[in-house]
Amino acid sequence: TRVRAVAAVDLGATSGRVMIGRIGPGVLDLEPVSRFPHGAVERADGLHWDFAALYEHVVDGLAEAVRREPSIESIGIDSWAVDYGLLRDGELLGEPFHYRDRRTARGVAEVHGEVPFAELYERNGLQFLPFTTLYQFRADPRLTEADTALLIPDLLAYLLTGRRVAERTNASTTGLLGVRSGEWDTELAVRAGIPPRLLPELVDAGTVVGTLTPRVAARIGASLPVVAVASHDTASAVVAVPLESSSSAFISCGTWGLVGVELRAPVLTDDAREANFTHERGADGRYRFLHNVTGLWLLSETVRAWEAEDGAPIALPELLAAASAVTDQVPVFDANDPSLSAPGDMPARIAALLPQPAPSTRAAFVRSIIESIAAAFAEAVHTAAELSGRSLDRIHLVGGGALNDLLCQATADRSGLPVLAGPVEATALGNVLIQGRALGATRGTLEDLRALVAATHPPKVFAPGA
Ligand code: LRH
Repeated sequence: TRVRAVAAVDLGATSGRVMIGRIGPGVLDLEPVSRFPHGAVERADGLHWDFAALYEHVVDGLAEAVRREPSIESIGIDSWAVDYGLLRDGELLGEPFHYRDRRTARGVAEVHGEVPFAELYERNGLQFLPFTTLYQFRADPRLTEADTALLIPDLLAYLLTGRRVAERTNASTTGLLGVRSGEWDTELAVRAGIPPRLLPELVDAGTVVGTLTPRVAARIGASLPVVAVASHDTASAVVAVPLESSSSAFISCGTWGLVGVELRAPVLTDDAREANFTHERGADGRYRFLHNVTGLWLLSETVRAWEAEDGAPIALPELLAAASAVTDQVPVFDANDPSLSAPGDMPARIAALLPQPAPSTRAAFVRSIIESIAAAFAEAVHTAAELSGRSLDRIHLVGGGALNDLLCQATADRSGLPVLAGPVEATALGNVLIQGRALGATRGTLEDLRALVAATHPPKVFAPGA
């Protein structure tokens, strides 16, 4: 076996990237090709994604990847979960809504009026999040016009290949996938007022979706297959967490901090429901038993507000260094307070949760944010241990948050467990691993894939109390 090259498209809530991945025996690496900011845009009917711009960035990035590495053999796409585009006769019906759009509150009330939350949990295994796709569908004025709904990675794959499928890991975040069966729960969809015709054929991660259409192939410069990876970004990230045993927890930390453990069977108990622990599908039928903690969103939105105030960019490394140097005790707030979920005005909304006077310097304010995120992480790790009956001895922290030493150390201190930080690009690596496996570049089980990550991406260790 030799080293093979693939292209990974990885779209987070604040930025997207295209990378070249190389994979083979003892080899797993990434070459960044393009990185582009994106985010919410306010339109007359609510908060959306600028999807046309996103699509252009993806195609341009892929073209550049192929220019740099003509031996690329396939393309894989992952993104944040839950959001979708609606199609009618193959055409996109407007811009996809952003999951932070306010209309979802109405969807929640209406769906719970038909199906109580406890029953939803029994069927779909998901924690309550106001933006789970089924609530969004219910409050989408275009739903009745549509014939197909595609989640963001599936929508991009459709635009690239003309083939419509629903990749299973991301499909599990819609709330319409049976937690045990892994199949669409059409009876639930009907009761929730969602036409089952919208739901496309399910495929597992590793399936070839199709080949680029001639038009797209001409733009990209090669006729390549698109492979369905574990297309929910968190699912891809957890593929690349070098979990060595059942005593390891993970935190996939970007905009969100997804905190939990991997299971082979669901834990659908009253306690798990009350603690708001979810069962999202992983690659190879695993479950991510986790809780969503608001992550670096609090920091990125705060910095965005300060930059607007200053009319100048802020250097994050310096800000974090100043926050690390703060020696006074800072107050901790509830990172998951619902008042913090919409974009805009973050410093004021955080200050409203803090004892007055709020920290007077930006450094202390940032320290308060980081300590609050770490406190919520530590609590979620302990809850995951209790609910799953496991004794945990380490936390793997992957994603952009792994670059944040202050956050990693605070998480170790507050949890009392060592934090093994990295890989930073776990999501893109997970994307590459599933494509590599589909190409036959690497052997088999998730454990084999994770052993390759462990061998190529040693973590940085943060001991508690160090
Ligand atoms: C992280 C993530 C998370 C979802 C949220 C919508 O990017 O996919 O797993 O809960 O975005």
